[in-house]
Amino acid sequence: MGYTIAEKLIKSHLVSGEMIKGTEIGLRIDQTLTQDATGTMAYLQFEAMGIERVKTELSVAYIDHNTLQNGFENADDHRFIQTVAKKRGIRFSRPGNGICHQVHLERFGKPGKTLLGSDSHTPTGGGIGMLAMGAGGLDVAVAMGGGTYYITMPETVKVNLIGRLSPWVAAKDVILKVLQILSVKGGVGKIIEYAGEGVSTLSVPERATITNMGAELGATTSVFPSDEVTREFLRAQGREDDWTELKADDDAVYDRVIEINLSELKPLAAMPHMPDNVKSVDEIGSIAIDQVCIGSCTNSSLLDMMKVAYILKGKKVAPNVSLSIAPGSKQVLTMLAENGALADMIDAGARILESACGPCIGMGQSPNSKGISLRTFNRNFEGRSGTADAGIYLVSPEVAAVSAVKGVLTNPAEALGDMPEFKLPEKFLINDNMVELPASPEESDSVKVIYGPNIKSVPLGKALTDSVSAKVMLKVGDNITTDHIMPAGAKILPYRSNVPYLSQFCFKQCDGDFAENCKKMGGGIIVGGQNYGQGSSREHAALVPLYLGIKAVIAKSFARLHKANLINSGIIPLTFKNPDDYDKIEKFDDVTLKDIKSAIENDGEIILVNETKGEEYALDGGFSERQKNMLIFGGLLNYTGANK
Ligand code: MIC
Ligand code: SF4
Repeated sequence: MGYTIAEKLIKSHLVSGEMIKGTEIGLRIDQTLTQDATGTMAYLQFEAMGIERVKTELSVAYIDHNTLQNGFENADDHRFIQTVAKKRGIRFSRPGNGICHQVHLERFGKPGKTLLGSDSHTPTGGGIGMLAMGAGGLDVAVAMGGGTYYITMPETVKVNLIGRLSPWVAAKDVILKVLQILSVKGGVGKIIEYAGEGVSTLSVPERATITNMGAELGATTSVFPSDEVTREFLRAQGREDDWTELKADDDAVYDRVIEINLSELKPLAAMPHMPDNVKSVDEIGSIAIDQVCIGSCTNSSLLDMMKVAYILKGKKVAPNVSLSIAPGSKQVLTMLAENGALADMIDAGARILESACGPCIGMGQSPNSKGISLRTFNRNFEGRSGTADAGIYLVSPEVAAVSAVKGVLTNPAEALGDMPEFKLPEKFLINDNMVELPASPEESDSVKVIYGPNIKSVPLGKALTDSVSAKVMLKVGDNITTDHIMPAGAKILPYRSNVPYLSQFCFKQCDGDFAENCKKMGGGIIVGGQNYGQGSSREHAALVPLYLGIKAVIAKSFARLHKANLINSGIIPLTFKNPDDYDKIEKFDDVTLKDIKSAIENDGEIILVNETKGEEYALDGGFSERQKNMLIFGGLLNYTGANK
């Protein structure tokens, strides 16, 4: 039996376990990346491990999220990351150099390699044939130290692409279509692999848009073959030597096959407030809009920007619209400046932002009250834009640009007529002067790591007690995102290295009193619905509840990344055996996880006793030996400390 691409990548990096679906496997990690919003934690944890120098082939620390410096905090964090990077053998991508995933694709990604990033959109690297996965900062710190990364051996879904995209229909529409078919939880436990004759019609940046937003499916990752198109892209980046071919065997077996005819796709949009709430632009109709934001790690490549500039050239942004554009990297921005496209954007009235995440993570450009904003981003969760009652639509750059000019949601295929051929350059402009190299091992002793006053210590879990008695502090519904658990945005992100301060914002949108109640009552447990913890990799969504005394989360199901972060922190993630029991529990019920320690240790029955209602519910754990140890010792740091 032949192998899928995903299986080949796993096989060549397997260090523990067997490739049996649903069981835990350990992978060797070749490259890591961090960004600044999760990076401070990752490096604090790396420092706590006492490892002199990273052991990966390549590790890069990017600064792209917290670039608004309206106080000392972000600048201090950047300095901290810069000094750790210099000392520990990590390249440092300075603020201004661009969004981690865009820059990594351009300058560092290599087909056939594994990449672990402390950001959920790390699968962008799948566009160039990497096994690229998002993880919590602690897992990335372990991988930087040469440690194994563990996942559940995934199933593989093949997305067979046939035909070719029609003019003004984009890669974004492909992934929106996949989201419409599979939903935000359809990818959990799966790798999405793209195949078929349509693959060769898509450039690497287009493929990367698709794998990037595979994160919204909850997938472990997504991957494209590495073919002649990949080779051409690497050649244009002056890195042809990094190319290797990667394709599935003819007799590879997939768990599910989906077919998408690219020729039949129409411009689509994800409507508020979920990335899988997808309809065609025509179905939604020409609704009035207030804002358009173009950029983010999903859609900020040179190709995207050239299309936007073409649409804007000689036009004016409609008076009712504010248009912002953030090119994804210094390479993209410089090339736009040199070829005149930037002038076309500025002339049309676009507000040019620095090459960073910006509005995607709520760092500025929050829409007006009840504002309708079209964004080329990947997430439209309620409140993420910084305006609680805004409605965010996720669209392609083509839809975004033409709508900005028209002032209403517009189908570019109808409004624009013929499309010229947009081609990637034969040679990108290469200048890595904003990537600082680390000190040599001999020099690194003299590099001092600078900690600012905003950096507080990482909360640690406690060893598990025989039974856990607690109150239900919160009950939430399905698809709770990590943005609900630990919101981001310009006002909160500067405190990512200050968990005590952050804690006041935990679950703010779901229950304004949650943090206060936890502080008064000493914490407790959380009850959740399906797909609890979807979205980002931020381990703060586990560390902050840990700080507030949360001991377990009982849900109908969990998102992969968040579940791993909970276990790393020593918070027990459990699922209902009978999902109807979810309805029987209420906020502030007194509950006990009876003999939980021995149940976890011995794979025994896990029972939740609801003392208030006089009922018992059966729960599932399903932990690997490694996970059991982490839960018993109170988290990964305690466990590795105990085993030193
Ligand atoms: C996001 O898009 O939500 C982020 C900000 O990039 C996160 C990381 C974070 O929370 O810092 C992600 O996707 O992992
Ligand atoms: Fe940055 Fe947005 Fe991409 Fe997250 S999704 S890495 S915030 S651009």
